[in-house]
Amino acid sequence: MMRTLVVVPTYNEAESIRPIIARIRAAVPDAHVLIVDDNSPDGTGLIGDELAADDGHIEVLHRPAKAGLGAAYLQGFALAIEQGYDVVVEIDADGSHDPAELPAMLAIVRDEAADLVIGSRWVAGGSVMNWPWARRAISRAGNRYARVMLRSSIRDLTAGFRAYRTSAVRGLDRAVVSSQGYCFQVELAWRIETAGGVVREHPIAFVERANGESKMGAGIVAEALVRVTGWGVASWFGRAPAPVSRAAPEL
Ligand SMILES: Nc1nc2c(ncn2[C@@H]2O[C@H](COP(=O)(O)OP(=O)(O)OP(=O)(O)O)[C@@H](O)[C@H]2O)c(=O)[nH]1
Ligand SMILES: [Mg+2]
Repeated sequence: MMRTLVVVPTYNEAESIRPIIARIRAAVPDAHVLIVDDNSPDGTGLIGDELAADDGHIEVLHRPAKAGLGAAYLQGFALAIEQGYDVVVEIDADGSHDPAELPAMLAIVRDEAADLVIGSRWVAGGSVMNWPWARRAISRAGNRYARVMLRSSIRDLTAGFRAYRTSAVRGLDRAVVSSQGYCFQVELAWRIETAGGVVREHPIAFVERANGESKMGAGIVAEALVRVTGWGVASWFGRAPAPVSRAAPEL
């Protein structure tokens, strides 16, 4: 059996936290869940503490202030490595990602020796619900741009629903990973792909959040565009940032 830690980053998700945690626990009862809360003003962290008090499979990591999705995940990954988990999962708290897909995604990690399985909107069988035409077009165009610039074969580089073999994120920390927002997802997938890791995409139906507010704004989109362009151009001149070595020391 693969020991699995599901990391759920939260910032002001008071309405969503209980249902998503219940769905994760039901879908993968053997997995442990780590809520990484950045001191949400709406009390999400306290709700997390209540859930943790009633369930030995749930833990909460309280961070002092909002410091971005990437930083929250990196701290979750570090804990997963420290505690000897084999697999670490990324999932949004807002209900956009269906935990019922997790058994299938974990089976791909195990059976196909995948280092990264992406819950993908943009492969055959994948879809997006409740997105206007324009938002759909922007996501598709952004992914196509990143794929071409980075010469990647991944269709949904920005997806935030993923299962990683813990060994693939070893050595990835703030000293290595430079992106904050969305682009964090692009950077991780691309680093694993260029390091020769096995990346698979599993089709999912993405559902737009029903409650709470988005934390993704124009600044985060701009960060992704600028960075992807920079990495792409650098790699064309043979100056890609060094891919993560499997032997990288654990920091
Ligand atoms: N701990 C922590 N979690 C965050 C931070 N920013 C976003 N999140 C969480 O990361 C997940 C994804 O953020 P969302 O705001 O849903 O971003 P998105 O899915 O790209 O955009 P929408 O679904 O349109 O809102 C959610 O679970 C958020 O609560 C942060 O700074 N710290
Ligand atoms: Mg969301």
